Order: sequence, then structure tokens, then C-alpha cells
Amino acid sequence: MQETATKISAVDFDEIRKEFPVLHQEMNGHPLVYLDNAASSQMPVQVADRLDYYHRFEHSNVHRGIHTLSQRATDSYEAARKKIQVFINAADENEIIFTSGTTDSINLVANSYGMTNFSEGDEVILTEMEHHANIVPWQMVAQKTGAIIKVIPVTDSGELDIEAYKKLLSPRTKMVSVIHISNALGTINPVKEIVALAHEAGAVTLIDGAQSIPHQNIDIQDIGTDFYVFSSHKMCGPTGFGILYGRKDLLEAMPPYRGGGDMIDKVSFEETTYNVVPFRFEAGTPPIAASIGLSEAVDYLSAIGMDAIETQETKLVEYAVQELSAINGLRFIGEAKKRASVVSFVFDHIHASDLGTILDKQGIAVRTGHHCAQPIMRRFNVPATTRASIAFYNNKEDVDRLIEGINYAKSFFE
Ligand code: C6P
Repeated sequence: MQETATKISAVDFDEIRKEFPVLHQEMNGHPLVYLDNAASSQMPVQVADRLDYYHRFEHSNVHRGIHTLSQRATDSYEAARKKIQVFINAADENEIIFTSGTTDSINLVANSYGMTNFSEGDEVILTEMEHHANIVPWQMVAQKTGAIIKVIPVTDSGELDIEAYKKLLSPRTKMVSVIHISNALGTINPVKEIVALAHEAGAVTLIDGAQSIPHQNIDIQDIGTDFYVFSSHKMCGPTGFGILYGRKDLLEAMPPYRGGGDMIDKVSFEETTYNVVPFRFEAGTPPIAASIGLSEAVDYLSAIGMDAIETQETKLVEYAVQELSAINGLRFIGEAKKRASVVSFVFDHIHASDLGTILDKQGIAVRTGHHCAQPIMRRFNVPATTRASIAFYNNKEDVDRLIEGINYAKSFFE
């Protein structure tokens, strides 16, 4: 197996780029430019090798077998939990629940915490820039409990209106669930302040970290949030896996969300008692390989250093914004002072999907559409945007190719 990238004071991102085989291929006759990292990031060879090794030599079911191979798999699975706890600076490894991703984590909290704690007239505060994964589960629970959804508005520059948020908070607020970095606008929200205000009002908080965990150092205890959720596939790990961080006392008071093997203590037809946290929330055979893959991805990112990653990506985003600004007719959607990874834009006379198709023909992968965030599209009165999303393994040449690609596409519409 290849060695995990070694931490050095000046990180060589050109060398790091070589560790992503997928980037070194042609697409439609052109070298691939991958600028769709907010949808899913790419996997370095270290993580792919680790997954391969697990499947070849280590695979067995966890928490069940007396035999050595099963114990080995269990040890690796539980070591992944510990690794993730340390990576996000959670207080206790049992606060880390393995789920199938951000969407699953939010559904778990909405159904388990929401169904037990919300009643008629209670309020859940979301923001106008939420991904559908942080809207629909709350709506479904609100329909069943009589809770009401309130929405923090977004300003013209794509920032949250914090004064409006303060006015929405009330003794009826039971939950404040907010996106950390917007997948549609790139805005970095002031989650520490949002959490502190929610707590003053007696509410519980959930932060959707799907777009923040890949781009910056996350310190759960510093943010102070009660729940924080993210997906493995956006941080160089495998798909179908994710994390729910939950404050221990809250998790311990929550009923299970799914029933089945491993989440029980004793089962009879008369009565079932449940396992302790975190196992209470991990019914059935879990994504063992994925947890080990994410653990390797965490080692990989940590070896580079999240601060170095953030600095590199900020430079690239600033360069992209500067170069895109020079294109006639291009209008940004989302121009927050603090932004990360994502640059979203529109042209009045070119539909985003036409632009995306022409870029794809030149080997340039971007996302076009509403980005599973229809309310924020409506807020800016656009049906769709073109979104370029950057990772640390991108480079200036990728941005230059994007600019050339857009200029080429424009020539068809002029
Ligand atoms: N956003 C994008 O292209 P899952 O699908 O469960 O891994 O993640 C859902 C999700 C939740 N919150 C935010 C902020 C997200 O960005 C995403 C996924 C992808 O923007 C796919 S829609």
C-alpha cells in the first residue's frame, strides 16, 4: 500500500494532484477538468488501496463473530469511529453515529429527536439557502407533530440576515438547523454565533456540514452545536456513508430510528430493549468497508492539513472569481464576503444546462441546475445556475480551462 501523504510545511499540491488517478484521463477528447467537487469529491489512491486491501484480506461482519477475522474487522470499524471523533474534536467517540450520509443523518435526527420533542405550535428554524436534505425531513416531521417551519432570509449578496434570525427566535423555537457552507452559493455561515443565539433561546441546533467538513478544520466543541452531519463522499471517502455527531446526553435520550440487528439489547415478542449509543442507531450490518475508507481519507486529509487545504482552496476560489468577473454578461449568484469552494453564476441569454453541455464536450465537469436547493434559486429569481466547485487538487490551469470553455460556449450565442 502507498504511504499516506506526509505532512510538510509547504505542501506540494502538484504532487498531491498526482495521487488522484481519475484526474489524469481524457474526457471527450480533452484532459479532464473536474470542477464538480461539491457534488462528490475524488478519491486518492491511498483510500482506494485501503478499500481494496480490506476487501481482499480483512472483510468479515462486525460485532458478531467470535473468530479473529470478525474481531479484526470490528477493531477497524471502531477505530474509524475514534479517528472521526478526533478529526472533528468531539468529546466522546460514542457521539459519532455511522449513517449512510448527510441526508440519512438529518432524517435520523428529525425522526428520532423531532418526533419525541416537537408538539403543536413548536418552531423549527431553517434558512432560505438550505439543501433539500435539510428542509424535507423537517417538513415531514412538522406535518406529523404540528410544528411550524420558520425561515431565515438571505440578503442580496447571499448572506444570512442575522437580525431577522434574532427576531425569529422565541420560546417556541425547538430546533435551529442550518447549512454551514452553502452548496449553491458558497457562503460560509457564522455557525458559532447562530448556535450561541439558539442556545440562549433554549433551542437545540443541527449544522449541515456536508460542504464545510471537506474545506476547513471543524472543531465541534468550539462551534458548540448539538448535532453536526456530513457525508464521506465529499471528503475523499467512499459513497453511501456519513456521520451524525450528536451530543451524548441528547443521543442517550433519543429512541431508535430503525429497528433490526445490532441495535437491540434483548428481544422477545412481548418486549424489546435497546442497545446503548451509538449502536442503538446502527441497525443491521453497517457499511464496514466505507467506515474504513473514510478513516483512511481522514488520515490523508490530516496529513496534508485542513488549514493548508483551506488556504489552497481560498486562493483558487479567489482566482476563479477574479477571472470569471472579466467575462461579459456573467452574473454571480452569491457574493458573500466569506465564501468557500463554490462559485455559482448565470448568463441572461445562455441556459445553464446548455453551458454545462458545451463545457462537458471540452472535458470540463461542472454542475448545472438548482443544486437541490430550489428555495434559494427562487430567492434569486433564477431557475438554475452553473456551479464550479473547487477542491485542493484543482489548480489554476483548471480555472483557465473553465474560462476558455465559457468563452468558447459564449461564441455560439453571440
Ligand atoms: N449536495 C451537491 O451537488 P448526501 O447526498 O446525503 O451525501 O448529501 C446531501 C447534502 C446535504 N447538504 C448539503 C449542503 C449538500 O451539499 C448535500 C449534497 C450535492 O451540491 C448533491 S445534491
